[in-house]
Amino acid sequence: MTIQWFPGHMAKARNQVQEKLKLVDIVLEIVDARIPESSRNPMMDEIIADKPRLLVLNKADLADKKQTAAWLDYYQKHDLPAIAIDAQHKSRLPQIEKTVRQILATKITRQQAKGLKIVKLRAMCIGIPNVGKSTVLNRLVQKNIAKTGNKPGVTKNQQWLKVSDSFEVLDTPGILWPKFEDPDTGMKLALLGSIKDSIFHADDVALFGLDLLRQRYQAQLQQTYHLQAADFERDNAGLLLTLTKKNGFKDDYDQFSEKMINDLRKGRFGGVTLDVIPTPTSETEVPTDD
Ligand SMILES: Nc1nc2c(ncn2[C@@H]2O[C@H](COP(=O)(O)OP(=O)(O)OP(=O)(O)O)[C@@H](O)[C@H]2O)c(=O)[nH]1
Ligand SMILES: [Mg+2]
Repeated sequence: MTIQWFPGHMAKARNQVQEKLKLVDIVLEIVDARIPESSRNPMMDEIIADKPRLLVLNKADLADKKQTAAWLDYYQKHDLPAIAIDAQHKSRLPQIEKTVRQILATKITRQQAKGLKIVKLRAMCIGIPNVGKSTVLNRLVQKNIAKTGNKPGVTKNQQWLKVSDSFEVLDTPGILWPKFEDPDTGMKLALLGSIKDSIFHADDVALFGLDLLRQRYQAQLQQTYHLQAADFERDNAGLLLTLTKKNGFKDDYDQFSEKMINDLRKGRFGGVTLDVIPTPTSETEVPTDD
């Protein structure tokens, strides 16, 4: 693909993450609970390497609760500590520091044994754009210090925030990676607003979203847009046109597409999770004779 979504500033931000890594005890990897895997930057595994990590599934208020529970279970089975939170509506997020202290318990005990009264912990918040990193940090410090906004690329520079005398967290700009192995990943990131809207055509993104909603949340789609069962006999493009007309946009499906994308981002279809938990790999399957 020729689309450029890895501009120079993201390469710079990645290098800055690498530089600061040695200063922190733990990485808080913030992802979007609706796409817990698609919103993880695969480039980060190599950079973070063995540094302790806590995966934070943010925007859990917008995700399918059952699916979020299943994803947490999945990560637990893969030995990756993970929690789900809603940074938008919760005034405090005590489970973050609590879990950080659990993960770093051995280190804390070791330092206390050396006579340190206050063990200072430093964390770095990383993630792709618009997953809510700065919002999470503002909740931790109980003040709106970091700039937030409903579009990707709001945070431009790293910034330390002091939660307490013993806990400091670094906010970082969102970082994408240069090439999506699975094209669906790019479409999901566009759909939920982690890639600039101007890079894609709204109707392509809406069609992709419509297809996912039909597969996974048809009842919610039907209810939200007052559709008839017969409307679902049409293919995705046909259904998009039906919806455009029904919603009073005549034949301007671009404008309806933008509305549908916004409806999905705002949770108008109820809690939705668009990533599917991977099925166990063939290694764990019982071998057959043929
Ligand atoms: N519904 C909901 N919205 C959230 C939540 N957390 C953040 N948001 C919203 O998501 C948008 C992005 O939040 P930011 O904190 O700016 O995201 P960021 O990850 O710092 O983004 P960049 O700095 O661009 O990388 C804002 O409109 C927030 O209000 C959440 O848990 N639930
Ligand atoms: Mg930010």
